[in-house]
Amino acid sequence: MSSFVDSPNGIFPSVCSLDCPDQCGLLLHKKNGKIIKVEGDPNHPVTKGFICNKVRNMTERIYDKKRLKYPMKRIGAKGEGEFVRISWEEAINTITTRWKELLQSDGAESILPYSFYGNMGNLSAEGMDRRFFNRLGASQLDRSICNSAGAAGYKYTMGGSYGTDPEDTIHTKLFIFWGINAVSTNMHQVAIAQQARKQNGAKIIVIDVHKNKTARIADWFIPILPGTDTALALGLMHILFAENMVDSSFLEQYTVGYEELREHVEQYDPVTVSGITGIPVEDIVQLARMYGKTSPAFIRIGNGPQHHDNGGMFVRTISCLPALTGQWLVKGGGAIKGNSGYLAHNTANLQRPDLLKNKKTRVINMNLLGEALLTLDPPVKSLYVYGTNPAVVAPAGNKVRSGLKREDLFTVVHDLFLTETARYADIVLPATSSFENTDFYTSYWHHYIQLQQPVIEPFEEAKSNIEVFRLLAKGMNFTEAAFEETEAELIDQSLANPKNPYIKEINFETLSKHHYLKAKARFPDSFPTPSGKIELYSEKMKQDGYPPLPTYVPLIKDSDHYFQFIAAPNHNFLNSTFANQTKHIELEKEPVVVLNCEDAEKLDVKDGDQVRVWNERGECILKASVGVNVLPGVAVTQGLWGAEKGTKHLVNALTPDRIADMGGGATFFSGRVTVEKIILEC
Ligand SMILES: Nc1nc2c(c(=O)[nH]1)N[C@H]1C(S)=C(S)[C@@H](COP(=O)(O)OP(=O)(O)OC[C@H]3O[C@@H](n4cnc5c(=O)[nH]c(N)nc54)[C@H](O)[C@@H]3O)O[C@H]1N2
Ligand SMILES: Nc1nc2c(c(=O)[nH]1)N[C@H]1C(S)=C(S)[C@@H](COP(=O)(O)OP(=O)(O)OC[C@H]3O[C@@H](n4cnc5c(=O)[nH]c(N)nc54)[C@H](O)[C@@H]3O)O[C@H]1N2
Ligand code: SF4
Ligand SMILES: [Mo]
Repeated sequence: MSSFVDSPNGIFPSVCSLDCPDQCGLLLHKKNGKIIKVEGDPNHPVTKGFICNKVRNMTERIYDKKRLKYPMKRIGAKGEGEFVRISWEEAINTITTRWKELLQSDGAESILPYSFYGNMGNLSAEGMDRRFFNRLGASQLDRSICNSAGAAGYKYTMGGSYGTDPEDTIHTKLFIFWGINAVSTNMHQVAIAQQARKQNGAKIIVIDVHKNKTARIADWFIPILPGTDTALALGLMHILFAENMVDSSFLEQYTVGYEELREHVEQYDPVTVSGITGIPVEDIVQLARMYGKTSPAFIRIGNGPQHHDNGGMFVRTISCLPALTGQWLVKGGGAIKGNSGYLAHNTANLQRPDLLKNKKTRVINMNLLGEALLTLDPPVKSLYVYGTNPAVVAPAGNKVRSGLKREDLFTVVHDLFLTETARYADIVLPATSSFENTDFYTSYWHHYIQLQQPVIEPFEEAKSNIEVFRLLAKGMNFTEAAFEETEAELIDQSLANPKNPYIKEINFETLSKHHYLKAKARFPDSFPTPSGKIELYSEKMKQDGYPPLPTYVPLIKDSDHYFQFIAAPNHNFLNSTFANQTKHIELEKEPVVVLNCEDAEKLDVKDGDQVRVWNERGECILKASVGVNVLPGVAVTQGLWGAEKGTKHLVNALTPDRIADMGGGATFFSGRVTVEKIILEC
């Protein structure tokens, strides 16, 4: 069979590899061996041919002149970005020689892999790399920067990552987008909601600290003070019980602890909750009645509110709501936090933890990268970064960059671009784009597994993560067959998962034929919690040192700075990806900080003024956007801008590296800052 790569012209199936729940089906148009257009696959049952502007402009990125073409070694100071070309042979040899020395002098745990989901392909993001670092016995990375607090909280209530099938939400009559800027971050859920609004008069509610793009299309936007959502959810429960809007037979059959919960939420009366959340009493009551009386009612639980000190408890609490009303059994009712449980593949086959031979290697939380590089004893002596850009995306960014500057740290970065992180590397390796690789993709929102087969030749000398780890394994003289296996073999091993009957018929062959296949998933009758039921009361939480019932815990007030600072993603970048593409930068214009007019007036700041935003961790210079899009005391910025427009836009210079209440999660949004007008001297 000839491959897609061999045909210089045509239209080929593909899938979006970015860290986005929608995981769109794509069609790549090729002419003379080059991709000239990226469009949505109209036959994809969920994404239906619509894709975001970011990826419609993807050719800008994959053929960008700035793309890394060959391996390089550093000749300037760390961070300056001066490199010279070397061969792959020299690169692999330099890395493996240094690592062999470190194995002798400091042991394997002095080496730390640092990666995330810049490419969501399972083989690229957590395949051959895991095999390699297990075999090496390197320090392990706790990959907790994104959704881990929320995932842990959801698990306490529901047992695993199972929610509503988004395709069913076409029947939904009430959509609550809770702490999710879905117009930018889950556009097809919005498309379904808008269709449902047209078809059956569905209502869309947005609960957020910012009147973002999603709030602007809502029927009702409810502004809330940061980190107080748990109190709101408890207030809703109070009213649902008090006004008898709960589904007793569901509670009886499928949950544990509803009697305890009923008593417990008596304290969260609307007046108390209003005082905590900043939401008027009558709005809380109206919201509870709408939620209690509309069916199907669906909550899309966002990632935003779980990036707080109390983020795990937030998700644990919200995910109890559909159980109170019995909405889990209604087609189109329920909630989605994440749906990855339905598509769970065989991670042991893919990642081969057996290669670690039961060694108890230390685990380092990725949110503490700066701390780890600066203070850990025994120290990290080598860092291997791939699929992530920690100099921009990790919290407490100034600490991260100081750590990366350490002269005795041997850093390797594998990426498509000379990212801010790569500028600190000793060796830089060029990565292929996902369109150049074979991989399989499992959405964490819809129920489809998709295959990517290479559509174009590797760019210049770029190599995939899988190939680089094969080369590193050879360089380290690892002889296990695990490092020889082909992508097709890895995919078949991964999809052979007796624990997940939903994906039984999906394998490399069936995927090659159909490109995407839906798991035969359905909402579980029994839940993988200790009791087998939805746990409104959780004994496990008690054992783990948490309140067993959903409980509001205020944010940690880490300083007296006036503003609560929310540095969220933006529309045209994906984390820091695209923050170096001219087209995407032009669309975003420049980084702003959104302030309430009352606050701005007190600070004598006018719309459009440059302001200094600072705290003990660092400072940024941003443009003030003044209005009523945030409550007083809240400052919101959007986008993980790179250093293209100067380092004063690296917003993570300001974010805390405290760890959230659960799952080792990040607390990006729980920091405080002062905002000051910049007085220009003539
Ligand atoms: N365009 C675009 N799409 C993306 C990304 C991107 O950078 N750009 N990133 C991708 C990734 S990795 C992820 S994890 C997802 C994240 O996407 P989302 O799930 O949308 O999460 P965030 O964008 O982090 O935050 C969502 C909202 O939470 C709000 N928020 C912050 N604190 C609170 C709070 O205390 N209460 C409430 N109610 N709201 C709060 C913010 O104002 C923001 O509007 O998006 C993915 N998709
Ligand atoms: N202030 C603030 N900070 C945040 C967040 C926030 O909301 N606010 N969100 C956080 C969240 S939720 C997340 S998920 C993280 C995400 O942060 P990151 O995981 O760092 O995501 P990106 O910035 O998109 O960087 C991904 C990198 O992977 C590279 N890449 C893509 N494909 C491949 C490949 O196949 N191989 C290799 N080797 N490299 C590849 C890309 O070129 C890019 O440089 O950021 C976190 N940081
Ligand atoms: S980033 Fe999200 S919306 Fe855009 S093409 Fe990729 S999966 Fe679709
Ligand atoms: Mo994320």
